[in-house]
Amino acid sequence: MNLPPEISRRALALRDQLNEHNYRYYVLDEPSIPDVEYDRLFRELQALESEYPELLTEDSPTRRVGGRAENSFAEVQHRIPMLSLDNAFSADELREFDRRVRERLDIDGEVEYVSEPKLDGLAVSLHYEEGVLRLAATRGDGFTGEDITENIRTIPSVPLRLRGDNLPAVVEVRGEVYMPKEGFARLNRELEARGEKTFVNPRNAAAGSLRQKNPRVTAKRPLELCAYSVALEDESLLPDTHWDCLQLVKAWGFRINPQMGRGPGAEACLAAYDALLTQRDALPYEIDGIVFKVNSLKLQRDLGFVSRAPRWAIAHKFPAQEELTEVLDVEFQVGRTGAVTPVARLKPVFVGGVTVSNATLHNMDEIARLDLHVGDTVFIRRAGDVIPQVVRVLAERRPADARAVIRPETCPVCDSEIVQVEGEAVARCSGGLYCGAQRREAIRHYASRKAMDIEGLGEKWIDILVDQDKVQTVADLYRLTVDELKTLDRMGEKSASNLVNAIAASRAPELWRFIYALGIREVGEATAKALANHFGDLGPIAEADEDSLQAVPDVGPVVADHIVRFFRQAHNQETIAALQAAGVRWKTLEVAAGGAQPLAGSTYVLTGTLSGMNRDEAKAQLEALGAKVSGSVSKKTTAVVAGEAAGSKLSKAESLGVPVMDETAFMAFLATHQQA
Ligand code: 5U1
Repeated sequence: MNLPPEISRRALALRDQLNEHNYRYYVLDEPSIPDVEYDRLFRELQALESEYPELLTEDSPTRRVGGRAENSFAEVQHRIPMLSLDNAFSADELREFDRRVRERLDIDGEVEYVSEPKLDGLAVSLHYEEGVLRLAATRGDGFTGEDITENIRTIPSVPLRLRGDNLPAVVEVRGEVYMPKEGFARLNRELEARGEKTFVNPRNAAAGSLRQKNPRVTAKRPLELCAYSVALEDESLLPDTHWDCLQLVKAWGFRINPQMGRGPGAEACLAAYDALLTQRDALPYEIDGIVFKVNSLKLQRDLGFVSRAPRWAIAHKFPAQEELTEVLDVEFQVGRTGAVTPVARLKPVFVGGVTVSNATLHNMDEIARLDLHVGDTVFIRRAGDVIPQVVRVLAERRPADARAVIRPETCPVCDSEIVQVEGEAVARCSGGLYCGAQRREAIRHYASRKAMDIEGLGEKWIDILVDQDKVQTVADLYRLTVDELKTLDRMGEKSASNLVNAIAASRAPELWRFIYALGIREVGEATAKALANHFGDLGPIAEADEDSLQAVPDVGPVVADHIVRFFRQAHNQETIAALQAAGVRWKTLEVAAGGAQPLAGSTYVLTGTLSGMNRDEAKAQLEALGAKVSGSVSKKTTAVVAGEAAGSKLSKAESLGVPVMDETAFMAFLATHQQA
């Protein structure tokens, strides 16, 4: 067949690209494309070479098993080459594999397969002599690997000595070294906190950790090993099936995959694939597919190998969790709490089983860390239910017209100032109740049980009222009429009247509820109570400066700053005035100089778990009323508050005759004193 020049050029380009990617992946541990793209390029070259065999060259990446070995570790020659696996990307390709197996074996019936999750890690070979680990090697190029014995020895799930009697004189066990999801996330957090480079995925982290020159570093990395094959000099000493081989390996002290299964024919394999795919996100480690192996070792031997893979095994790949795409723009979204988050608008890409066109960039620090520009090509990762992440920018593909990302000074929704508190990564719109993006959340919070407690005004009705523009700020709630509400779909006369009554009933709240209902950042229920007890009215709080606010228990510099900023905003003042105009009158409290301190001079001890608030909140509320909270019970203790599972402090109180309040009594006690 005539070889068109563009085909030769394409094959050459593919070979160059694949060699470069192999080098980055295997030698540098810095992949610049996701596996799926590598697979696509690889398959394209394979297809060209099979259509035009004259294209095949000795150095074609399709002819090698893996990448090159890095030369900084001692070389190890694999006595039995460490092959890779062929891939199936669809049910049809899997059925085709099974058909080839049966045809080659000349079997009419079904072949039994073992299925094992394909862990996303690094293949390693472990040599034991007289039961003792003597050598561990990476796969390298499949023929020559690297001696990583010292690093492997640091992995707790690798037996340094095999268990049991009758151990073979020499045995080689192979498996995958991987990093569980949780350990990976923790490691990246630690690296980020130290300002070091993070890893793009758990497999990369495992590879980087195994390549450490200093085994002490490897020892700190959360690596695990899962064994998946065994080889003996004398194969006749092995059991007859792969399944039994793995049971033997397990008896020697290795971890094998608990999700293994076995069954007849392609359809059993496909059922195992479906079942594992549904479990994928819940597994504690990442998998990129499922491996099927002919169970009988005799049949495996009959089938043999092709150049780079056994004929008796295949990896049925899951949808890729990493892809490449372009950043079309970066926009800033205002969340329900006012957080201003940069979001990358992406060229749509299919990843992790869905089409992704947006990815959160979290904050400006993250953009700086990634060095992300509009126009960049980026590595997107979507593992499980997690929102898609941009994990790396391919700076080498940055176009000349790429532009830097600049955060706006004002809120894109309400034009209020965007504020970033020093030391915090998140920037926030300061519009509060006034900002359209925060309106729904502001109303939901205002109406919630712990705030104004407006019964019947749930999220569903809030959405409808906001969508139909009937309510813009919380003050508008008090203008709603039965006639107006009746016009809403599925709102009858009775519900409308109940809702109007519930709203009206909220016109005389306790002061702390009203403060809490305003939704000032970081002013929770306990702080609202402390503020109410200290100041007695809203006016003094609105006028207080940071210093006087910090005189309130539970209020530190950050909270004081939020309170001052809140009351400084003209639109927040307007909303409060509108609420007063609508008839809202909070109950003021008599306060002594320095705040109402009805519990001054008393000492309380908290023990056990309270269901309604945590220990810090309970402490803050007692302190706000002037009480001291102590960690130990003595005769001088005024009372002990005993939650669930209270232990020795409760017994001590009982033995000393100190009064004890359970949670119900404590809540009633607080309510009484806070109203006092
Ligand atoms: N679970 C599993 N992963 N894995 C990877 N089994 C398995 N077997 C492999 C590889 C490369 O290779 C043998 C089938 C040769």
